[in-house]
Amino acid sequence: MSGAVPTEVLAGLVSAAPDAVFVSTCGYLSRDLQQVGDGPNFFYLVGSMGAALPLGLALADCLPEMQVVVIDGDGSFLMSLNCLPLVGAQAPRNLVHVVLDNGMHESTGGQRTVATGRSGARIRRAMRAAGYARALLAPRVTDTVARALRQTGPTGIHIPVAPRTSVAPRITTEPEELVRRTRKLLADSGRQ
Ligand SMILES: Cc1ncc(C[n+]2csc(CCOP(=O)(O)OP(=O)(O)O)c2C)c(N)n1
Repeated sequence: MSGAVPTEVLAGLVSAAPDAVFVSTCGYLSRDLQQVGDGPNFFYLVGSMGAALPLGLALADCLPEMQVVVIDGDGSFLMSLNCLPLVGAQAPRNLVHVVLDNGMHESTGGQRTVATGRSGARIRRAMRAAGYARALLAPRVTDTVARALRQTGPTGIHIPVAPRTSVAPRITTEPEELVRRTRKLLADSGRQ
């Protein structure tokens, strides 16, 4: 599948919403995100495929003053389908769900996913059917995407990406530290 370079997409998202909380799925996407710029507002799901969206939804509820950006691959998106109706029902204004779609489970060897079909339209249709306020298709992080990150959500953004040409190093932050720093975000906002 042709498309954008994953690290360029992630860098674009982080620079468009530097103060947002980023929650990324397991595998290479979290590694790529760590390369782009680690910080206390980044939570990597090390190993927990399908858990980025439910965690992001909970954080969006607990941190209503902050923007929460969930980063999924298309395989991880498939594993989060059960959470989409809850996102639609709770309708968090501050949640953005980004799917970097390479048509495969690249982190585990490139097995093809059934998420998208040729056009990838099913991802956006599922988001809209679940009640997302909008679901955009974007070739890369454009001005439209940067604006969508600030609009009243929940917002879905589907970005076709190309296969990686290199693999980033593993996550260096221990899970306990990821939890500690996220708890601190909650405590600082008066939520824990
Ligand atoms: C429940 C569960 N099943 C399988 C795995 C193994 N696994 C880790 S990453 C991954 C692929 C993720 O694919 P995708 O979200 O499309 O991202 P990509 O690797 O293509 O960037 C798989 C299958 C896991 N960690 N957890």
